[in-house]
Amino acid sequence: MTQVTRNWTPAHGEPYRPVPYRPARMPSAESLARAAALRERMGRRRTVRQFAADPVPEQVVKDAIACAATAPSGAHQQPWTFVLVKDPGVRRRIRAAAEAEERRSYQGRLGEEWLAALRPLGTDEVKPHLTDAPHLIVVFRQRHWLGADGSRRKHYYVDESVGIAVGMLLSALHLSGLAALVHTPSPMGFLQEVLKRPANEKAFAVIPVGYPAPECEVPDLVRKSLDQVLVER
Ligand code: IYR
Repeated sequence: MTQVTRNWTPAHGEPYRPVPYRPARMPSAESLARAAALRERMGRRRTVRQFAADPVPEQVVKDAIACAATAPSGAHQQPWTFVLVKDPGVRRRIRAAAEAEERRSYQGRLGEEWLAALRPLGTDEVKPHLTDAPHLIVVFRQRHWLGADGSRRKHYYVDESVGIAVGMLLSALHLSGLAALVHTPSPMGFLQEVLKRPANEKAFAVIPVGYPAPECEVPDLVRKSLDQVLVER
């Protein structure tokens, strides 16, 4: 199962050069068994806001990021950057800035309808996981490609592409035994500055990663059943 990795370079304007793709066909009995097992396992994923202090091997997180980076994207432009924040000082600054924004949000900026929607989740402006979870990933969306000489190329379907990649990241983390939280502090402009990202990048989500704390609690949520989300016609 060797995969050849080549370094990516922009392919804008290059001709179509197809190569054969002949993956081995999985027998349908195996597909059925795997799909059922995966459905059961994915159903156990929960968003976690209280993380254990126990360390998590960094390679697990890096492999999950590599999985996320296999996501399909508009024109295969892969418009994402994943920042694994390691510096505790930077994490403290992110937490302070995020909590300052969230305080304004929870103290009225969100409005009564939004606050009511959040009430069953039990969230508030205190975000200890930003400093205390063993890992912190900040995902950036690249609004356009930026060449070393400052030249630009438009990126297409950036939010859809990065959203798919984040979904794959969450799945990879969960299937590797880790818990995560998608946090979208708003506004997020400070992240570009604190993490020194170039002008073409905007923060998309902040994702603390680790094991649930021994005292971890989650809201008693009910997921829509398949027949509530699937329409067949
Ligand atoms: N960004 C805030 C508020 C928040 C918004 C939604 I929509 C959520 O699903 C959860 C929280 C926060 O992180 O607390």
